[in-house]
Formats: sequence, C-alpha cells, structure tokens
Amino acid sequence: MEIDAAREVRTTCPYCGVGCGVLAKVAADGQVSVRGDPDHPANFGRLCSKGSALAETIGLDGRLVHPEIHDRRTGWNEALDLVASTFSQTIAEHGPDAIAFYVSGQLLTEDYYLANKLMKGFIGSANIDTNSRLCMASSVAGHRRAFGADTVPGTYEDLELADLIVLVGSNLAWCHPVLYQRIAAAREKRPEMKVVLIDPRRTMTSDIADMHLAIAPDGDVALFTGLLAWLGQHNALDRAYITAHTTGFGQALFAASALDLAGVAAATGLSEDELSRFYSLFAATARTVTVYSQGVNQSSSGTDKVNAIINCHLATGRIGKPGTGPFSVTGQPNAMGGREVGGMANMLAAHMEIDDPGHRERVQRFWSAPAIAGKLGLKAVEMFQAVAGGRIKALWIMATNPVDSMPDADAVEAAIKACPFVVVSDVLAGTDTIRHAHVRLPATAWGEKDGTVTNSERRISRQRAFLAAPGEARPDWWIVAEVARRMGFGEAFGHVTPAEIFGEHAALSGFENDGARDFDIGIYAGIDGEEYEALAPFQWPASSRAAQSPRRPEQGARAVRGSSTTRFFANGNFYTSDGKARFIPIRASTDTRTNPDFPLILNTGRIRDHWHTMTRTGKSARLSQHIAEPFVEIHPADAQHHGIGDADIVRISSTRGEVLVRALITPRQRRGSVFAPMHWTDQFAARGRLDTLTAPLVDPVSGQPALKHVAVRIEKFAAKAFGFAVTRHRPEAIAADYWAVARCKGGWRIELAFADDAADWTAFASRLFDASSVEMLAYHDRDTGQHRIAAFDGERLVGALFVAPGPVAVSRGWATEQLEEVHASQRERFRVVAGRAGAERPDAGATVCSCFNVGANQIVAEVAAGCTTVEAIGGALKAGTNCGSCRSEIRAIIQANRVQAAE
Ligand SMILES: Nc1nc2c(c(=O)[nH]1)N[C@H]1C(S)=C(S)[C@@H](COP(=O)(O)OP(=O)(O)OC[C@H]3O[C@@H](n4cnc5c(=O)[nH]c(N)nc54)[C@H](O)[C@@H]3O)O[C@H]1N2
Ligand SMILES: Nc1nc2c(c(=O)[nH]1)N[C@H]1C(S)=C(S)[C@@H](COP(=O)(O)OP(=O)(O)OC[C@H]3O[C@@H](n4cnc5c(=O)[nH]c(N)nc54)[C@H](O)[C@@H]3O)O[C@H]1N2
Ligand code: SF4
Ligand SMILES: [Mo]
Repeated sequence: MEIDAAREVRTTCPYCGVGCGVLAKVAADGQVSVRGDPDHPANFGRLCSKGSALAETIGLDGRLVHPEIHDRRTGWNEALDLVASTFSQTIAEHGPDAIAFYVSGQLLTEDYYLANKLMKGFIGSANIDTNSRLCMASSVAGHRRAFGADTVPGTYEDLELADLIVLVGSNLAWCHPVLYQRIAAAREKRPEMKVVLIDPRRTMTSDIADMHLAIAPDGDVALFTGLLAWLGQHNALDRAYITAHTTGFGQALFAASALDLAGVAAATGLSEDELSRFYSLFAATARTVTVYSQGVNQSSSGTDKVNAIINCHLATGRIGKPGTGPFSVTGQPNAMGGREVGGMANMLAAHMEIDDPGHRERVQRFWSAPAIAGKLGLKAVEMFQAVAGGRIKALWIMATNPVDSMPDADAVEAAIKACPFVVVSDVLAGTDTIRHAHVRLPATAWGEKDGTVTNSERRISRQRAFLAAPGEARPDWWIVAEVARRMGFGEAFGHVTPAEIFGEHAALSGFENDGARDFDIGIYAGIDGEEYEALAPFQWPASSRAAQSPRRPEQGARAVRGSSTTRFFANGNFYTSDGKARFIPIRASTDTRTNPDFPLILNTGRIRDHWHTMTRTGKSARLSQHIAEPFVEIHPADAQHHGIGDADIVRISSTRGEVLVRALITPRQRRGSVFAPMHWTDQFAARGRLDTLTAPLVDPVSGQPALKHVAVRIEKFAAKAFGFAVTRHRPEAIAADYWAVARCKGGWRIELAFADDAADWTAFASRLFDASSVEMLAYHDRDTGQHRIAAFDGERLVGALFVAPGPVAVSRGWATEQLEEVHASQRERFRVVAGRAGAERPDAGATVCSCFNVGANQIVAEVAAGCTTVEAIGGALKAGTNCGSCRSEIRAIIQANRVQAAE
C-alpha cells in the first residue's frame, strides 16, 4: 500500500469500547505519532494513557511475519491449503460440528462477518464463539430477554445529560477513561449531577463518586430487586409507561419483594441507611443512567443482574429519553460489531435468531449458502471442554489468547495441546496460545489493516491503515476468505476489499427488514470503495427504508448516509412479538462459594495502563511503569490474619491452580475478598496466569463465566531472598521462583524472589545479564544478606542486581535510569552498586503520570510545598495535563497527604 508521509490518517483506537478517534501520522523518518481526533464524537480529541502511547506499541519486535507449519516457515499457499484440506477432511469424516472457531471482539467487523459466514452458512455449524462470551454475553442475554433484541438504547451524550449516574461493577476511570473524563467534565459544569459507584472495591473511579457502595460480591441482584420493591413501595413508578409499553411488571415486583430492606442489607453487605439513601436518590432523579460492566456481566448471576437493572429503568420509564437508560459499556473495540455480525454461538447474523426457522432460511437465501447452522453452537467454556473431550478435532483461534484469558486456563491449555489440529491467526509469534498451534497465520495489526468497528454507543467508525504490512502478514478477512475459497466456497468469498464485505453486511442488515430488526444499516448496502474510504463515524440504525416505520418513531424521516439517529425505546416499540418490553421476575439467591480451605473470594480485573494479556501494552516502557508486576490487593485485616506483610510474595491457590504475586495491602479492598489483575502471562511472569485459578462456572442463561468470584486461599511465599534487577537485554530464562519482567526505557526491569539463597549471586547475575565478558562490580554483605552486582560494558550499564533478605528497597525509577546514563568514572560506576539514588537526584517514586513520567514522591513533595489541587500539581509538574488518566490518582495522593499534614 502507498503510505503518504505527510498525511494524518483518521482512524480509531484499538483498545476499549469507547472507540476514540485517533489521528495517526508517519514522519519522513518513519516515526509514528498519534493524537486524539478533535472531530470524533466519542472523544472530541481526548485520548487516555493507552491511546496516547499507541505509537510505542507498533514496533515489529516479536511479530509473526510468515506463515508457519509445525514451527517451520512456509508460504501462504501451503499453509492455507493445509488448513482448508484439514477442515474439509474433518467435516467429511466427523461432520461440521467437529470444527470450531474461537474468535474475538478485537477482529474488525469485516473479519468477523466472514468468519461467521464461513462457519454458519458454509461449514454449516454454529461452533463459532468469541471472547465476547467472557465479556458481553450476559448483557446480550439480558437485552434480548427484556427488549427482544440486543439493543443498547442510549448514547454517550446521555451520560452528560444525566442528573444521576449509577456505575455498577465498572472501573470507568481505568477501563473507559475517556467516558470517565467526559462525566468528570460534565459534573464540573453541573455540580448537581450525582455519581454512585457500586463496587466491592474503592477503585479510582470513586474519585468522582458522591456515594460508594462497597457491595458484597454478587450482591447486585439483591440490590436492584430491592430497588424495584422500594420504587413500588414509594410510589416512584411510571405507571403510564409500564402499562403502555411493558408486560410482566406484577410478577417482577412480586419476585422483587421477596426480600425486605433488612434482607437486602444482609445480602449486599450494605447498611439499611446506605440502601435507603441510594434508593431515595434513584427514586427522586428522573434523569438516571445506570452504567454497568464486568462486575455485572462476569457472574453466575450476570444475566439476572442485567435484567434486575433494566427492570428498574422500565419501571420508571427511564429509557430512550435524554439522560436516561441502562447502559452496558462494551470492553473491546469491536465487541459491538461482533454482536452485529452474529459472531456468537447462539446468534445468527445481523441480529437474527439462530432458533428462528424463518431467519435461518432468510440468511441462507441471502448468502446463497449450501447449509445453515440449525442449532446453537458451543459457547466458549463448552467449546474448550469439547476440545478436551475430543469432540472438536480442528480449532481455529483468531485474535485472542485463551491460554491466558479463559477460566480454568491450564485445562484450556491442555485441551489445545491435545487437539489434533490447531490454527492460530495472530500478530505475535510468541503468545502463550500460539506456541501450541500447528499452523500459525500472520495477521496484519492495528495501523496496517482497514475496516470498521462499533463502539459502546452503536457508532461505527473506520480503522484505517497508515503503515505497510510487515513481511507476509495479511488481513484477517483475507485469510478467512482464502480458506473458504480453498474449501470450495469461492463464489461466496470472492471479496477483494473490506469495503465489499461491509457493503454485504449492510445489505444483509436491511434485507427483508421491515423494522422487525433493530440492527439495520441498510443505507450502506453495496457502498463503494471511495465512500468507504471517506466513511465518517455514524450511529445505527441507518435504515434505507422510507420513513415512519411504526417500530422507529424516533428515527423520523428516511435516513441519509452520514446522519446520526440516536435513542431507542422512549415510546416503547420493543423488538418482542407484541412490541412490549418484558419485565423479568428475579429472585436474589445466596451462593456461598468459599469454604474453610478456600476462605477468600478472588475478584479479578484490570489496571489502568495494561491491556489484557499485554501483547501490546507490554511493549511500551511508559505503560509498563505504572504497575510493573502482578499483585494482589488485600485488606489490612485479612493480610494480618494470614501473616502477610506489604510487598511480600503471596501464593494464591484455588481448586484449579496457583499463582505467585506481590502483596499490596490496602483498605480500598473489601474484607474477605482479594483482587488481582488478569494481565500477566508466562511471557511476563514466572507464575502469573490468573485464569489458572478461575473456575469454568458460568451464568446459566448467557454462558458467561463467573470471573469475579472464585474461592481461594492466600499464603505468604516463604522467600529467603528478594531481588530487583535492570538489564539491557531481556534474559532468555530466569532461574527464580518468582519473577516478573517489564519493559523500561533502555531495557528491562525484573522483580525476583527465591525460596533459597543462591550460593553465588555474581554467577546468577552474569547469567541474568548475559554478560560474561564485561566489567563486574559487586558488593556483598553476607551478614545482612545484601548483595549488589553491576556489569558495565565500558561506560554503559549492562545490568544491575540488588538482592536482600526482604523486599528490595532500591528506587526503581533511579535504577532503571541507570541503563540510559553514561557512567564515565569508576566512582560513578560504584555508585550503582551502592544502590542509592544520588542525593542530588531524589527518588521519584512509583510512576503516576505515564505521559510525563511523574512519580508519587514528586507529587507528595509538591503537596508538602502547598499544592492542594490537581490543577496546581499539573502547573508544577505537568502531571495529569495530557491524557488525564492519572488525575484521580493524583487527587488520592493529595488527599492522603493533606490528611497526614492535618493529623
Ligand atoms: N486499562 C484497561 N482498560 C480496558 C481493558 C484492559 O484490559 N485494560 N479491557 C477492556 C475490556 S475487554 C473490558 S471487558 C472492560 C472492562 O471494564 P470494567 O468492567 O470496568 O473492568 P474490570 O476491572 O474487569 O471490573 C470492573 C469492576 O467490577 C468490580 N466487581 C467485581 N465483582 C463485583 C460484583 O459482584 N458486583 C459489582 N457491582 N462489582 C464487582 C471489580 O472490583 C472491578 O473494579 O475494560 C476495557 N478497558
Ligand atoms: N480472570 C479474568 N479473566 C478474564 C477477564 C477478567 O476480567 N478476569 N476478562 C475477560 C474479557 S472481558 C476479555 S475481553 C478477555 C480478553 O482476553 P484475550 O482476548 O485473550 O486478550 P488479548 O490480550 O486482547 O488477546 C488478543 C490477541 O490477539 C492478537 N491480535 C491483536 N490484533 C490482532 C489482529 O488484528 N488480528 C489477529 N489475528 N490477532 C490480533 C494479540 O496479539 C493477542 O494475542 O479476557 C477475559 N478473561
Ligand atoms: S478511552 Fe483510551 S483505550 Fe479507550 S478508546 Fe479511548 S483512547 Fe483508546
Ligand atoms: Mo472484555
């Protein structure tokens, strides 16, 4: 492809479902820079820390650039022929259900559409599921139960127009930072706007919350059924809306009334006073949006949580009107697009139903397909169980890393290893999953590929290429089409551009759609290449049908390409057979998973600067400084009870497996629960794969695993020695019981712990640094167990290792900087071994602001010097003035240190 150096390319961020517009530019020297697109309606120019660091994550290191068969480089022809012939043969011998695709919300819509078309219409099975099963399935199921379709009613604007935002199981500050910033900015303009946070942990999102309800794990069903009952008792219902547009209210209210306020208090771990304050606020505020995410979806009661929330919005008629609505925010950049193409095992295409014969016939006819999947396929957890059981004989994994992200991950890994034929399409050569593939297919990455994604508010935006594809990497849609052609389905997979696929997808959405289906972008049917190239972000629906469909009164006149329509359901018109929304009767149930052997509840999730299995963010030094190793948050009382001190190494065990992580003791954690992030893999830590602990327990309706509620025990790992190292090169292997590596400027930083004291630390260090022929300086104090060893290649540090019997106290910021400094004299080189920051260079502390590399200690010093606002800190240090993702952490530091000063 032609790359125009001077041009800024308008594209979309490949991380979260906010779907921010990005302007990317390649300078004459090849340097890529990005900035927020001021014209994109999701972000209006803002980017968070991950978006701002995109340019640092597109390097070619570690990329898979040639197809491989059994570890051997090969050409596309041979690889594609092998995939197609093995699939065809497997179908011939064992039937279509012996094949499965496990795909991803990080595929573009065009990739996803073709993968789904191949499986459901041509292979003739519905065994295609996606990592969205771990992410959005409960929301999808809840929407379909209540609305008759998977419809997100509202828009981002509603968050700014609301007078009350209830955040349930969502750490918006870290996971949807630009939405968080939009809310924070709106709140500043309209201080009467209230925010309630419902999360067992006091996350950074609590910074904008007027009320934080530290709910007991999975207390949400009780909380929201309790709210419905309260609304009924306090005359806070919208009777007219209920009567005109819904059914089933009576049963729902009856079921909700099973618990009285004391019962709700017991089930939620909240006081009756907290409950009535929240309930009164909700009852009194017409403009209320309830935003929810994985604390709701990833639960054995996930779908019930979703419907318990939706019930409250239906009961108050707070849906579809400005500043109102239940709002499930999507995780991945194209979680929503995947739902549109029907890329899940229990959906068809274009929001049609797999169990509706009419829909099946229609899709088959539209595709001129030889077959159509006649029954639901296997959902992710069942799919890998079927792989383990030998029923799936050929598996194709695209753009996801299940060996790290599926529950019961060791069992998933074993299943993949035992599967007779595994194909993995990925951009990296060395993920924990791809290493088990028989065939590895190199996909083009963000910046190299073209297509569309849909964000949380149903807005479809283009991703555009601005880099040439490296080596032989090819777009995912191309790979799928080539396999399909070689399986004999050439006519239906003759697409040569993503525009053609998008045009077909749009045509299907409008095909025989008389308004009975919400997803309709028929106006873009058959879009040509030029228009696709210029496509501006737009929201669906964008129907080609003329005017006033009874189902879409809000939409008004015939849509025009590029125009935006917005909300669903203000006047009812749901996608059920009678056009009415369904109240779902829900009863709270108690579910005790802990027992004396596994007395604590493990809650899992995300951190600000890492993305999933770190395949991208792990490449950025900037993003790797905020939190550089796997950790577990423990309440001080639990830590004391289990004999764990701050910065100890902790073993977390469940019935499934165990991990080793650093202890972080904090009162922000709820007693009885611990929290650990999902990000660390075998590539970055000795034993950090968190999903080796989680169970394959799923929500009975959605099949989504309960990733936030696992019974575990914790114990101190009896380390005899701790270490910290910086190295110029990444070590090949690390002989330590605990290790975690993170990229830093100039090299790598490594945390270490050992069950035994090494006999010879200098020998260990020289293996770690891969530096036998350089100058080694060492300091050993055998009495105190302190060892410091540094290796120099002339004036440059090759590596430094600091060992102590307890957690190593050396400043990480100072130590990593040594990799980039010139150590001209012996004295300077010895100073590295002394392991102390020079007096003239105080330790900056843990990185808070990744954009300007500002540490916690610097902020504390400014607070001591009189800065008392985030703005003042910004003025003094620039921290928080670029992407703003760290502003809540800065505020927390100011608060903590002001309190100290006052005491
Ligand atoms: N930085 C960053 N951002 C991301 C991602 C990332 O990897 N990194 N991933 C993206 C993706 S795919 C997704 S799905 C989203 C996820 O976005 P979020 O859902 O916001 O993130 P999580 O950290 O998984 O979980 C949110 C919160 O749920 C809480 N929680 C746990 N159990 C319960 C419960 O029983 N009830 C309630 N009310 N809360 C509970 C947890 O304490 C946690 O703070 O983030 C997206 N954005
Ligand atoms: N314990 C626990 N587990 C969880 C969660 C949790 O909260 N707790 N959250 C779950 C959720 S919500 C999600 S979404 C999943 C995410 O889990 P995964 O989907 O496994 O995570 P990623 O690291 O995003 O994996 C994406 C893979 O695709 C590759 N890739 C990137 N771009 C492309 C491309 O264009 N084409 C191809 N072919 N490959 C590409 C990357 O290199 C990487 O290997 O994790 C789930 N697992
Ligand atoms: S909020 Fe951040 S990660 Fe999400 S789309 Fe925007 S820039 Fe990307
Ligand atoms: Mo997700």
